[in-house]
Amino acid sequence: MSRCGELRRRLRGLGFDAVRFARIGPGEAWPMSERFSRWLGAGHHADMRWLERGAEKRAHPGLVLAGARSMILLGVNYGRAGRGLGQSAGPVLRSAERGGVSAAGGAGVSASRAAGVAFRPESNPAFAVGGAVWARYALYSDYHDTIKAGLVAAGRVLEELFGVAGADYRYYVDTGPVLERGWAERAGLGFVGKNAMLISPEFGNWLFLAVILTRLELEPDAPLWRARKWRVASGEYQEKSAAMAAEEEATAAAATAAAAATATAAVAAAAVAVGFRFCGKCERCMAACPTAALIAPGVLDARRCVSYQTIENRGMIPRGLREGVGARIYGCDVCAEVCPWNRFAQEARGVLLEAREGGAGALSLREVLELTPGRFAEVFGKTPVKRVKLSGLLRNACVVAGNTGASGCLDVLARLAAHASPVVRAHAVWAVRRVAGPDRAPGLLEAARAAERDGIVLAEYEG
Ligand code: B12
Ligand code: SF4
Ligand code: SF4
Repeated sequence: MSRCGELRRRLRGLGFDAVRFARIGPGEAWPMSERFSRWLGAGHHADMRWLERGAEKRAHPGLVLAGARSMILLGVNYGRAGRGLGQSAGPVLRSAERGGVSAAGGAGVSASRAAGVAFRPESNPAFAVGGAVWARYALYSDYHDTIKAGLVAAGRVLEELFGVAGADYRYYVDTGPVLERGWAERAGLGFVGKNAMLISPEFGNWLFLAVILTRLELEPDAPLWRARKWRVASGEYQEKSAAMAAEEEATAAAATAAAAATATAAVAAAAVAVGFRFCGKCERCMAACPTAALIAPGVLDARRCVSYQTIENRGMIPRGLREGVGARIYGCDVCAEVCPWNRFAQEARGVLLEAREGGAGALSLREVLELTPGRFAEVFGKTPVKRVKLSGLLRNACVVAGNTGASGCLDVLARLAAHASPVVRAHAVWAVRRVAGPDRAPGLLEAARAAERDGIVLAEYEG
Protein backbone atom coordinates (compact mmCIF):
# COMPACT_ATOMS: atom_id res chain seq x y z
CA MET A 1 0.00 0.00 0.00
CA SER A 2 1.26 3.53 -0.85
CA ARG A 3 2.11 5.81 2.02
CA CYS A 4 -0.94 7.96 1.16
CA GLY A 5 -3.09 4.82 1.27
CA GLU A 6 -1.59 3.86 4.60
CA LEU A 7 -2.16 7.39 5.93
CA ARG A 8 -5.82 7.22 4.89
CA ARG A 9 -6.22 3.84 6.56
CA ARG A 10 -4.61 4.97 9.80
CA LEU A 11 -6.67 8.19 9.97
CA ARG A 12 -9.87 6.24 9.44
CA GLY A 13 -8.78 3.98 12.25
CA LEU A 14 -8.53 7.02 14.53
CA GLY A 15 -12.23 7.75 13.99
CA PHE A 16 -12.24 10.06 10.96
CA ASP A 17 -14.98 8.74 8.67
CA ALA A 18 -13.87 10.58 5.54
CA VAL A 19 -10.25 11.28 4.62
CA ARG A 20 -9.35 13.14 1.42
CA PHE A 21 -6.34 15.09 0.19
CA ALA A 22 -6.08 18.39 -1.72
CA ARG A 23 -2.97 19.88 -3.31
CA ILE A 24 -2.08 23.52 -2.63
CA GLY A 25 -0.14 25.05 -5.52
CA PRO A 26 2.90 27.18 -4.56
CA GLY A 27 1.61 30.59 -3.37
CA GLU A 28 -1.87 29.59 -4.49
CA ALA A 29 -4.87 31.77 -3.65
CA TRP A 30 -8.07 29.83 -3.11
CA PRO A 31 -10.17 30.36 -6.27
CA MET A 32 -13.36 30.90 -4.26
CA SER A 33 -11.77 33.60 -2.10
CA GLU A 34 -13.29 36.21 -4.40
CA ARG A 35 -16.70 34.89 -3.40
CA PHE A 36 -15.75 35.03 0.26
CA SER A 37 -14.66 38.70 -0.10
CA ARG A 38 -17.96 39.61 -1.70
CA TRP A 39 -19.82 37.80 1.06
CA LEU A 40 -17.93 39.83 3.65
CA GLY A 41 -18.34 43.03 1.61
CA ALA A 42 -22.11 42.56 1.57
CA GLY A 43 -22.13 42.25 5.37
CA HIS A 44 -23.48 38.69 5.28
CA HIS A 45 -21.16 37.76 8.15
CA ALA A 46 -23.18 39.94 10.57
CA ASP A 47 -20.96 40.93 13.49
CA MET A 48 -18.54 37.96 13.16
CA ARG A 49 -15.60 40.35 12.75
CA TRP A 50 -13.13 37.52 13.27
CA LEU A 51 -14.05 36.33 9.78
CA GLU A 52 -12.84 39.69 8.39
CA ARG A 53 -9.64 39.60 10.37
CA GLY A 54 -8.70 36.18 9.02
CA ALA A 55 -9.82 36.92 5.44
CA GLU A 56 -6.34 37.18 3.91
CA LYS A 57 -5.25 33.93 5.52
CA ARG A 58 -8.47 32.19 4.50
CA ALA A 59 -7.63 33.03 0.90
CA HIS A 60 -3.98 32.00 1.16
CA PRO A 61 -3.24 28.80 3.09
CA GLY A 62 0.47 29.64 2.67
CA LEU A 63 -0.05 32.46 5.17
CA VAL A 64 -1.41 29.98 7.71
CA LEU A 65 1.51 27.58 7.28
CA ALA A 66 4.46 28.79 5.22
CA GLY A 67 5.29 26.26 2.52
CA ALA A 68 1.99 24.36 2.89
CA ARG A 69 1.63 21.99 -0.09
CA SER A 70 -1.33 19.80 0.88
CA MET A 71 -4.45 19.87 2.92
CA ILE A 72 -5.91 16.78 4.57
CA LEU A 73 -9.68 17.10 4.77
CA LEU A 74 -11.31 15.06 7.49
CA GLY A 75 -14.97 14.36 8.12
CA VAL A 76 -16.53 13.03 11.31
CA ASN A 77 -20.00 11.57 10.84
CA TYR A 78 -22.54 12.63 13.46
CA GLY A 79 -25.58 11.10 11.81
CA ARG A 80 -28.29 9.51 13.89
CA ALA A 81 -30.60 6.99 12.38
CA GLY A 82 -34.34 7.61 12.39
CA ARG A 83 -34.33 11.34 13.05
CA GLY A 84 -36.38 13.30 10.55
CA LEU A 85 -37.30 16.93 10.26
CA GLY A 86 -37.86 18.65 13.59
CA GLN A 87 -37.28 15.50 15.57
CA SER A 88 -34.01 16.47 17.19
CA ALA A 89 -34.19 15.46 20.81
CA GLY A 90 -34.86 18.44 23.01
CA PRO A 91 -36.51 19.54 26.20
CA VAL A 92 -40.07 18.71 25.30
CA LEU A 93 -42.48 21.26 26.57
CA ARG A 94 -44.38 19.42 29.25
CA SER A 95 -48.13 19.78 29.20
CA ALA A 96 -48.25 21.89 32.38
CA GLU A 97 -45.71 24.33 30.94
CA ARG A 98 -47.90 24.76 27.90
CA GLY A 99 -50.81 25.43 30.20
CA GLY A 100 -52.25 22.10 29.13
CA VAL A 101 -52.51 23.02 25.45
CA SER A 102 -50.78 21.76 22.36
CA ALA A 103 -47.31 23.18 21.84
CA ALA A 104 -48.36 24.07 18.33
CA GLY A 105 -50.63 26.81 19.49
CA GLY A 106 -53.43 26.82 22.02
CA ALA A 107 -53.04 29.62 24.51
CA GLY A 108 -50.03 30.94 22.63
CA VAL A 109 -51.98 31.36 19.45
CA SER A 110 -55.01 32.99 20.95
CA ALA A 111 -52.99 35.25 23.21
CA SER A 112 -50.79 36.49 20.43
CA ARG A 113 -53.74 36.96 18.16
CA ALA A 114 -55.39 38.99 20.89
CA ALA A 115 -52.18 41.02 21.15
CA GLY A 116 -52.30 41.54 17.39
CA VAL A 117 -49.12 39.55 16.76
CA ALA A 118 -48.97 37.43 13.60
CA PHE A 119 -48.50 33.84 14.76
CA ARG A 120 -48.29 31.06 12.22
CA PRO A 121 -47.08 27.85 13.81
CA GLU A 122 -47.60 25.98 10.58
CA SER A 123 -44.80 28.04 9.02
CA ASN A 124 -42.38 26.55 11.52
CA PRO A 125 -41.46 22.91 10.98
CA ALA A 126 -40.19 22.77 14.56
CA PHE A 127 -43.72 23.10 15.84
CA ALA A 128 -44.66 19.84 14.20
CA VAL A 129 -43.56 17.71 17.14
CA GLY A 130 -44.05 20.29 19.87
CA GLY A 131 -41.28 21.35 22.24
CA ALA A 132 -37.91 23.02 22.02
CA VAL A 133 -35.44 21.84 19.42
CA TRP A 134 -31.67 21.72 19.81
CA ALA A 135 -29.23 21.49 16.92
CA ARG A 136 -28.10 17.87 16.77
CA TYR A 137 -24.54 18.70 17.52
CA ALA A 138 -25.55 20.25 20.87
CA LEU A 139 -26.39 16.75 22.06
CA TYR A 140 -22.72 15.74 21.96
CA SER A 141 -19.77 16.81 24.06
CA ASP A 142 -18.10 19.79 22.39
CA TYR A 143 -16.81 18.40 19.07
CA HIS A 144 -13.95 20.88 19.14
CA ASP A 145 -12.54 18.98 22.11
CA THR A 146 -13.26 15.41 21.02
CA ILE A 147 -12.11 15.88 17.41
CA LYS A 148 -9.02 17.75 18.56
CA ALA A 149 -7.94 14.63 20.42
CA GLY A 150 -8.13 12.78 17.07
CA LEU A 151 -6.12 15.53 15.36
CA VAL A 152 -3.34 15.27 17.91
CA ALA A 153 -3.15 11.53 17.22
CA ALA A 154 -3.29 12.20 13.45
CA GLY A 155 -0.25 14.46 13.79
CA ARG A 156 1.65 11.59 15.40
CA VAL A 157 0.73 9.36 12.45
CA LEU A 158 2.14 11.96 10.03
CA GLU A 159 5.35 12.16 12.02
CA GLU A 160 5.68 8.39 12.12
CA LEU A 161 4.85 7.70 8.46
CA PHE A 162 6.60 10.63 6.82
CA GLY A 163 9.21 11.61 9.38
CA VAL A 164 7.93 15.20 9.52
CA ALA A 165 8.32 17.48 12.53
CA GLY A 166 5.49 19.13 14.45
CA ALA A 167 6.28 22.43 12.69
CA ASP A 168 5.52 20.87 9.27
CA TYR A 169 1.80 20.62 9.83
CA ARG A 170 -1.01 22.48 11.54
CA TYR A 171 -4.51 21.24 12.35
CA TYR A 172 -7.85 22.89 12.98
CA VAL A 173 -11.40 22.02 13.72
CA ASP A 174 -13.48 25.13 13.07
CA THR A 175 -11.16 27.57 14.73
CA GLY A 176 -8.58 28.08 11.99
CA PRO A 177 -8.64 30.61 9.16
CA VAL A 178 -9.42 27.92 6.59
CA LEU A 179 -12.48 27.66 4.31
CA GLU A 180 -13.11 24.09 5.33
CA ARG A 181 -16.13 23.48 3.12
CA GLY A 182 -14.54 24.84 -0.03
CA TRP A 183 -11.41 22.75 0.39
CA ALA A 184 -13.43 19.69 1.31
CA GLU A 185 -15.34 20.11 -1.93
CA ARG A 186 -12.16 20.40 -3.92
CA ALA A 187 -10.84 17.21 -2.33
CA GLY A 188 -14.04 15.38 -3.28
CA LEU A 189 -15.19 14.80 0.28
CA GLY A 190 -18.60 16.00 -0.86
CA PHE A 191 -20.14 18.97 -2.62
CA VAL A 192 -21.34 22.36 -1.42
CA GLY A 193 -25.13 22.40 -1.72
CA LYS A 194 -27.61 25.22 -2.08
CA ASN A 195 -27.89 25.12 1.71
CA ALA A 196 -24.15 26.05 1.83
CA MET A 197 -23.42 22.75 3.59
CA LEU A 198 -20.74 20.32 2.52
CA ILE A 199 -22.85 17.29 1.62
CA SER A 200 -21.30 13.87 1.47
CA PRO A 201 -22.59 11.08 -0.76
CA GLU A 202 -21.68 8.71 2.11
CA PHE A 203 -23.08 10.58 5.11
CA GLY A 204 -25.44 13.28 3.84
CA ASN A 205 -25.26 16.59 5.71
CA TRP A 206 -24.05 15.17 9.02
CA LEU A 207 -20.30 15.63 8.83
CA PHE A 208 -18.11 17.77 11.02
CA LEU A 209 -15.08 18.96 9.14
CA ALA A 210 -11.48 19.28 10.27
CA VAL A 211 -8.28 20.05 8.36
CA ILE A 212 -4.58 19.43 8.56
CA LEU A 213 -2.30 21.71 6.55
CA THR A 214 1.03 20.16 5.78
CA ARG A 215 4.22 20.77 3.84
CA LEU A 216 4.03 17.20 2.57
CA GLU A 217 3.08 16.61 -1.05
CA LEU A 218 0.19 14.16 -0.91
CA GLU A 219 -1.48 12.62 -3.95
CA PRO A 220 -4.64 14.82 -4.40
CA ASP A 221 -8.14 13.35 -4.68
CA ALA A 222 -10.48 14.52 -7.45
CA PRO A 223 -13.51 16.72 -6.73
CA LEU A 224 -16.75 14.75 -6.85
CA TRP A 225 -17.99 16.34 -10.03
CA ARG A 226 -14.90 15.19 -11.83
CA ALA A 227 -15.22 11.67 -10.45
CA ARG A 228 -16.16 9.05 -13.00
CA LYS A 229 -18.30 7.13 -10.55
CA TRP A 230 -21.71 8.30 -9.42
CA ARG A 231 -23.73 7.24 -6.45
CA VAL A 232 -27.18 6.05 -7.45
CA ALA A 233 -30.35 5.85 -5.37
CA SER A 234 -29.69 2.27 -4.27
CA GLY A 235 -26.47 3.47 -2.66
CA GLU A 236 -24.27 1.69 -5.21
CA TYR A 237 -21.61 3.43 -7.24
CA GLN A 238 -21.92 3.25 -11.00
CA GLU A 239 -19.80 4.53 -13.84
CA LYS A 240 -21.08 7.94 -14.99
CA SER A 241 -22.52 7.80 -18.49
CA ALA A 242 -21.51 10.34 -21.11
CA ALA A 243 -25.12 11.56 -21.11
CA MET A 244 -25.01 12.15 -17.36
CA ALA A 245 -21.76 14.07 -17.63
CA ALA A 246 -23.24 16.20 -20.42
CA GLU A 247 -26.35 16.86 -18.34
CA GLU A 248 -24.21 17.98 -15.43
CA GLU A 249 -22.42 20.46 -17.64
CA ALA A 250 -25.73 21.76 -19.04
CA THR A 251 -27.25 22.14 -15.55
CA ALA A 252 -24.22 24.09 -14.38
CA ALA A 253 -24.37 26.37 -17.43
CA ALA A 254 -28.11 26.99 -16.99
CA ALA A 255 -27.71 27.68 -13.28
CA THR A 256 -24.91 30.15 -13.99
CA ALA A 257 -27.10 31.97 -16.49
CA ALA A 258 -30.03 32.08 -14.05
CA ALA A 259 -27.88 33.35 -11.23
CA ALA A 260 -26.52 36.13 -13.43
CA ALA A 261 -30.05 37.51 -13.64
CA THR A 262 -30.53 37.90 -9.88
CA ALA A 263 -29.68 40.81 -7.62
CA THR A 264 -26.96 38.85 -5.91
CA ALA A 265 -25.68 37.80 -9.31
CA ALA A 266 -22.00 38.35 -8.67
CA VAL A 267 -21.93 36.16 -5.59
CA ALA A 268 -24.27 33.50 -6.88
CA ALA A 269 -22.75 33.18 -10.35
CA ALA A 270 -19.30 32.54 -8.92
CA ALA A 271 -20.75 29.87 -6.67
CA VAL A 272 -22.84 28.25 -9.34
CA ALA A 273 -19.91 28.15 -11.73
CA VAL A 274 -18.48 25.27 -9.74
CA GLY A 275 -21.49 23.49 -8.58
CA PHE A 276 -24.99 22.68 -7.46
CA ARG A 277 -25.06 20.08 -10.16
CA PHE A 278 -25.62 17.54 -7.39
CA CYS A 279 -28.68 19.51 -6.22
CA GLY A 280 -30.23 19.58 -9.66
CA LYS A 281 -33.57 21.37 -9.60
CA CYS A 282 -34.13 20.75 -5.89
CA GLU A 283 -34.50 23.88 -3.72
CA ARG A 284 -36.01 22.28 -0.62
CA CYS A 285 -33.54 23.85 1.78
CA MET A 286 -34.16 27.34 0.47
CA ALA A 287 -37.91 26.91 0.73
CA ALA A 288 -37.73 25.40 4.24
CA CYS A 289 -35.46 28.00 5.84
CA PRO A 290 -37.71 29.61 8.47
CA THR A 291 -36.15 33.06 8.12
CA ALA A 292 -35.28 33.14 4.41
CA ALA A 293 -31.57 33.31 5.24
CA LEU A 294 -30.51 31.45 2.09
CA ILE A 295 -30.75 34.48 -0.15
CA ALA A 296 -29.40 32.72 -3.25
CA PRO A 297 -28.24 29.15 -3.86
CA GLY A 298 -25.34 28.54 -1.46
CA VAL A 299 -25.37 32.11 -0.16
CA LEU A 300 -26.28 32.48 3.48
CA ASP A 301 -26.97 35.85 5.07
CA ALA A 302 -25.92 35.16 8.65
CA ARG A 303 -27.90 38.16 9.86
CA ARG A 304 -31.10 36.27 9.06
CA CYS A 305 -29.90 32.82 10.11
CA VAL A 306 -31.39 31.21 13.24
CA SER A 307 -28.08 29.48 13.87
CA TYR A 308 -26.27 32.81 13.95
CA GLN A 309 -28.98 34.51 16.00
CA THR A 310 -29.18 31.79 18.66
CA ILE A 311 -25.44 31.01 18.89
CA GLU A 312 -23.21 33.83 17.70
CA ASN A 313 -25.30 36.92 18.36
CA ARG A 314 -24.67 38.19 21.87
CA GLY A 315 -27.35 40.87 21.82
CA MET A 316 -30.97 41.25 20.85
CA ILE A 317 -32.58 38.86 18.40
CA PRO A 318 -34.30 41.24 15.96
CA ARG A 319 -38.02 41.30 16.61
CA GLY A 320 -38.85 40.47 13.01
CA LEU A 321 -36.89 37.22 13.20
CA ARG A 322 -38.08 35.93 16.57
CA GLU A 323 -41.12 34.17 15.23
CA GLY A 324 -38.94 32.39 12.66
CA VAL A 325 -36.78 31.04 15.49
CA GLY A 326 -39.82 28.96 16.41
CA ALA A 327 -38.91 26.34 19.00
CA ARG A 328 -35.20 26.26 18.06
CA ILE A 329 -33.42 26.99 21.31
CA TYR A 330 -29.85 26.54 20.09
CA GLY A 331 -28.72 26.38 16.46
CA CYS A 332 -30.74 25.26 13.48
CA ASP A 333 -30.63 22.14 11.32
CA VAL A 334 -33.63 22.79 9.08
CA CYS A 335 -31.77 23.35 5.78
CA ALA A 336 -29.68 20.25 6.48
CA GLU A 337 -32.55 18.05 7.66
CA VAL A 338 -34.74 18.55 4.60
CA CYS A 339 -31.98 17.57 2.19
CA PRO A 340 -32.73 14.39 0.22
CA TRP A 341 -29.05 13.44 0.28
CA ASN A 342 -29.58 12.43 3.91
CA ARG A 343 -31.01 9.15 2.63
CA PHE A 344 -27.38 8.06 2.63
CA ALA A 345 -26.84 9.14 6.22
CA GLN A 346 -25.36 6.52 8.53
CA GLU A 347 -25.37 6.07 12.28
CA ALA A 348 -22.26 7.70 13.77
CA ARG A 349 -19.44 5.41 14.85
CA GLY A 350 -18.90 7.76 17.75
CA VAL A 351 -15.15 7.29 18.04
CA LEU A 352 -14.45 11.04 18.10
CA LEU A 353 -17.83 12.00 19.49
CA GLU A 354 -19.45 11.57 22.85
CA ALA A 355 -23.24 11.55 22.98
CA ARG A 356 -24.64 13.22 26.11
CA GLU A 357 -28.05 11.74 26.56
CA GLY A 358 -28.53 13.32 29.99
CA GLY A 359 -27.58 16.82 28.79
CA ALA A 360 -29.54 19.41 26.87
CA GLY A 361 -32.15 16.95 25.64
CA ALA A 362 -33.14 15.95 29.16
CA LEU A 363 -34.15 19.44 30.32
CA SER A 364 -37.66 20.79 30.02
CA LEU A 365 -38.13 24.36 28.85
CA ARG A 366 -39.02 25.42 32.37
CA GLU A 367 -35.80 23.84 33.68
CA VAL A 368 -33.83 25.81 31.10
CA LEU A 369 -35.59 29.04 32.09
CA GLU A 370 -34.74 28.32 35.74
CA LEU A 371 -31.04 27.54 35.17
CA THR A 372 -28.59 29.06 37.63
CA PRO A 373 -24.93 29.76 36.70
CA GLY A 374 -23.88 26.65 38.64
CA ARG A 375 -26.40 24.35 37.00
CA PHE A 376 -25.61 25.80 33.56
CA ALA A 377 -21.91 25.01 34.05
CA GLU A 378 -22.79 21.52 35.27
CA VAL A 379 -25.05 20.63 32.32
CA PHE A 380 -23.39 22.54 29.51
CA GLY A 381 -19.76 23.07 30.60
CA LYS A 382 -18.47 20.31 28.30
CA THR A 383 -20.87 20.96 25.43
CA PRO A 384 -20.83 23.51 22.58
CA VAL A 385 -23.78 25.24 24.27
CA LYS A 386 -21.39 26.92 26.70
CA ARG A 387 -20.54 29.29 23.84
CA VAL A 388 -23.82 31.22 24.27
CA LYS A 389 -23.32 31.57 28.02
CA LEU A 390 -26.23 31.39 30.44
CA SER A 391 -27.67 34.76 29.41
CA GLY A 392 -27.72 33.74 25.72
CA LEU A 393 -29.51 30.48 26.49
CA LEU A 394 -32.07 32.24 28.69
CA ARG A 395 -32.68 34.73 25.89
CA ASN A 396 -33.27 31.89 23.42
CA ALA A 397 -35.50 30.03 25.86
CA CYS A 398 -37.65 33.15 26.28
CA VAL A 399 -38.13 33.31 22.51
CA VAL A 400 -39.08 29.62 22.40
CA ALA A 401 -41.49 30.15 25.30
CA GLY A 402 -43.08 33.08 23.47
CA ASN A 403 -43.39 31.10 20.26
CA THR A 404 -44.77 27.94 21.83
CA GLY A 405 -47.32 29.58 24.10
CA ALA A 406 -45.68 28.34 27.30
CA SER A 407 -48.33 29.69 29.66
CA GLY A 408 -47.18 27.26 32.37
CA CYS A 409 -43.87 29.17 32.42
CA LEU A 410 -45.36 32.66 32.85
CA ASP A 411 -44.24 32.93 36.49
CA VAL A 412 -40.60 32.21 35.68
CA LEU A 413 -40.75 34.45 32.57
CA ALA A 414 -42.08 37.31 34.71
CA ARG A 415 -39.14 36.78 37.10
CA LEU A 416 -36.72 36.90 34.16
CA ALA A 417 -38.19 40.30 33.25
CA ALA A 418 -36.19 41.51 36.26
CA HIS A 419 -32.98 39.57 35.38
CA ALA A 420 -29.58 41.30 35.66
CA SER A 421 -29.03 41.08 31.88
CA PRO A 422 -31.02 43.65 29.84
CA VAL A 423 -31.01 41.23 26.88
CA VAL A 424 -32.70 38.53 28.98
CA ARG A 425 -35.14 41.08 30.43
CA ALA A 426 -36.11 42.33 26.97
CA HIS A 427 -36.83 38.85 25.59
CA ALA A 428 -38.68 37.84 28.76
CA VAL A 429 -40.96 40.87 28.41
CA TRP A 430 -41.59 39.94 24.77
CA ALA A 431 -42.46 36.38 25.77
CA VAL A 432 -44.80 37.38 28.60
CA ARG A 433 -46.66 39.83 26.38
CA ARG A 434 -46.96 37.26 23.63
CA VAL A 435 -48.11 34.41 25.85
CA ALA A 436 -50.26 36.27 28.40
CA GLY A 437 -51.80 38.76 25.99
CA PRO A 438 -52.84 42.37 26.63
CA ASP A 439 -55.19 41.57 29.50
CA ARG A 440 -52.81 39.63 31.75
CA ALA A 441 -49.34 40.81 30.72
CA PRO A 442 -49.39 44.31 32.35
CA GLY A 443 -50.22 42.80 35.75
CA LEU A 444 -47.49 40.16 35.49
CA LEU A 445 -44.91 42.74 34.44
CA GLU A 446 -45.95 45.64 36.68
CA ALA A 447 -43.06 45.45 39.18
CA ALA A 448 -40.39 44.83 36.53
CA ARG A 449 -41.64 47.69 34.42
CA ALA A 450 -41.65 50.11 37.35
CA ALA A 451 -37.97 49.33 37.99
CA GLU A 452 -36.88 49.34 34.33
CA ARG A 453 -34.50 52.10 33.14
CA ASP A 454 -32.99 50.53 30.02
CA GLY A 455 -34.35 52.05 26.79
CA ILE A 456 -34.03 48.81 24.81
CA VAL A 457 -36.02 46.88 27.38
CA LEU A 458 -38.60 49.65 27.74
CA ALA A 459 -39.14 49.48 23.97
CA GLU A 460 -40.28 45.86 24.40
CA TYR A 461 -43.10 47.05 26.65
CA GLU A 462 -44.30 49.34 23.87
CA GLY A 463 -43.74 47.13 20.77
C1 B12 B 1 -18.90 31.17 10.50
C2 B12 B 1 -19.54 29.81 10.50
C3 B12 B 1 -20.93 29.75 10.63
C4 B12 B 1 -21.81 30.99 10.51
C5 B12 B 1 -21.92 31.37 9.02
C6 B12 B 1 -22.29 30.18 8.14
C7 B12 B 1 -21.88 30.29 6.68
N1 B12 B 1 -22.66 29.68 5.82
O1 B12 B 1 -20.89 30.86 6.35
C8 B12 B 1 -23.14 30.51 11.17
C9 B12 B 1 -23.13 30.84 12.66
C10 B12 B 1 -24.43 31.07 10.57
C11 B12 B 1 -22.99 29.00 11.00
C12 B12 B 1 -24.07 28.15 11.00
C13 B12 B 1 -23.95 26.78 10.86
N2 B12 B 1 -22.82 26.06 10.86
CO1 B12 B 1 -21.06 26.86 10.78
N3 B12 B 1 -19.31 27.46 10.54
C14 B12 B 1 -18.75 28.64 10.40
C15 B12 B 1 -17.22 28.52 10.16
C16 B12 B 1 -16.53 28.76 11.50
C17 B12 B 1 -16.69 29.45 9.09
C18 B12 B 1 -17.52 29.39 7.78
C19 B12 B 1 -17.13 30.45 6.78
O2 B12 B 1 -15.98 30.71 6.53
N4 B12 B 1 -18.15 31.07 6.21
C20 B12 B 1 -18.00 32.01 5.14
C21 B12 B 1 -18.69 31.44 3.89
C22 B12 B 1 -18.73 32.42 2.76
O3 B12 B 1 -17.93 30.37 3.56
P1 B12 B 1 -18.44 28.88 3.26
O4 B12 B 1 -19.89 28.66 3.48
O5 B12 B 1 -17.48 27.97 3.93
O6 B12 B 1 -18.28 28.88 1.66
C23 B12 B 1 -17.06 28.93 1.00
C24 B12 B 1 -16.80 27.63 0.31
O7 B12 B 1 -17.91 26.77 0.40
C25 B12 B 1 -16.48 28.06 -1.12
N5 B12 B 1 -16.96 27.12 -2.11
C26 B12 B 1 -16.13 26.27 -2.66
N6 B12 B 1 -16.72 25.59 -3.55
C27 B12 B 1 -17.98 26.00 -3.61
C28 B12 B 1 -19.02 25.56 -4.40
C29 B12 B 1 -20.24 26.14 -4.26
C30 B12 B 1 -21.35 25.68 -5.11
C31 B12 B 1 -20.42 27.16 -3.28
C32 B12 B 1 -21.74 27.75 -3.07
C33 B12 B 1 -19.36 27.57 -2.52
C34 B12 B 1 -18.14 26.97 -2.69
O8 B12 B 1 -17.00 29.36 -1.29
C35 B12 B 1 -17.20 29.99 -0.06
C36 B12 B 1 -16.33 31.18 0.10
O9 B12 B 1 -15.02 30.94 -0.22
C37 B12 B 1 -17.09 27.03 9.70
C38 B12 B 1 -15.76 26.36 10.00
C39 B12 B 1 -14.71 26.74 8.97
N7 B12 B 1 -13.56 27.15 9.43
O10 B12 B 1 -14.95 26.68 7.78
C40 B12 B 1 -18.29 26.37 10.39
C41 B12 B 1 -19.07 25.25 9.65
C42 B12 B 1 -19.25 25.71 8.22
N8 B12 B 1 -20.36 25.20 10.30
C43 B12 B 1 -20.82 24.03 10.39
C44 B12 B 1 -22.12 23.72 10.88
C45 B12 B 1 -22.39 22.27 11.24
C46 B12 B 1 -23.08 24.73 11.02
C47 B12 B 1 -24.57 24.56 11.34
C48 B12 B 1 -25.25 23.33 10.75
C49 B12 B 1 -24.73 24.61 12.88
C50 B12 B 1 -26.15 24.50 13.42
N9 B12 B 1 -26.72 23.31 13.50
O11 B12 B 1 -26.74 25.50 13.81
C51 B12 B 1 -25.15 25.88 10.72
C52 B12 B 1 -25.48 25.69 9.23
C53 B12 B 1 -25.77 26.97 8.50
C54 B12 B 1 -25.49 26.84 7.00
N10 B12 B 1 -26.46 26.38 6.24
O12 B12 B 1 -24.37 27.16 6.56
C55 B12 B 1 -19.88 22.99 9.82
C56 B12 B 1 -20.40 22.57 8.44
C57 B12 B 1 -20.16 21.11 8.13
C58 B12 B 1 -20.63 20.79 6.75
N11 B12 B 1 -20.79 19.49 6.51
O13 B12 B 1 -20.85 21.65 5.92
C59 B12 B 1 -18.50 23.79 9.78
C60 B12 B 1 -17.56 23.41 8.65
C61 B12 B 1 -17.85 23.54 11.16
C62 B12 B 1 -17.16 22.18 11.26
N12 B12 B 1 -15.94 22.18 11.71
O14 B12 B 1 -17.69 21.15 10.95
N13 B12 B 1 -21.71 28.65 10.82
S1 SF4 C 1 -29.44 27.09 9.57
FE1 SF4 C 1 -31.68 27.44 9.66
S2 SF4 C 1 -31.95 29.66 9.51
FE2 SF4 C 1 -29.82 29.20 8.90
S3 SF4 C 1 -29.94 29.00 6.67
FE3 SF4 C 1 -30.25 26.93 7.48
S4 SF4 C 1 -32.49 26.74 7.70
FE4 SF4 C 1 -32.04 28.90 7.44
S1 SF4 D 1 -32.08 20.32 -0.07
FE1 SF4 D 1 -31.92 20.09 -2.30
S2 SF4 D 1 -31.13 22.08 -3.01
FE2 SF4 D 1 -30.77 21.97 -0.81
S3 SF4 D 1 -28.69 21.20 -0.62
FE3 SF4 D 1 -30.05 19.41 -0.52
S4 SF4 D 1 -30.20 18.67 -2.66
FE4 SF4 D 1 -29.35 20.75 -2.71
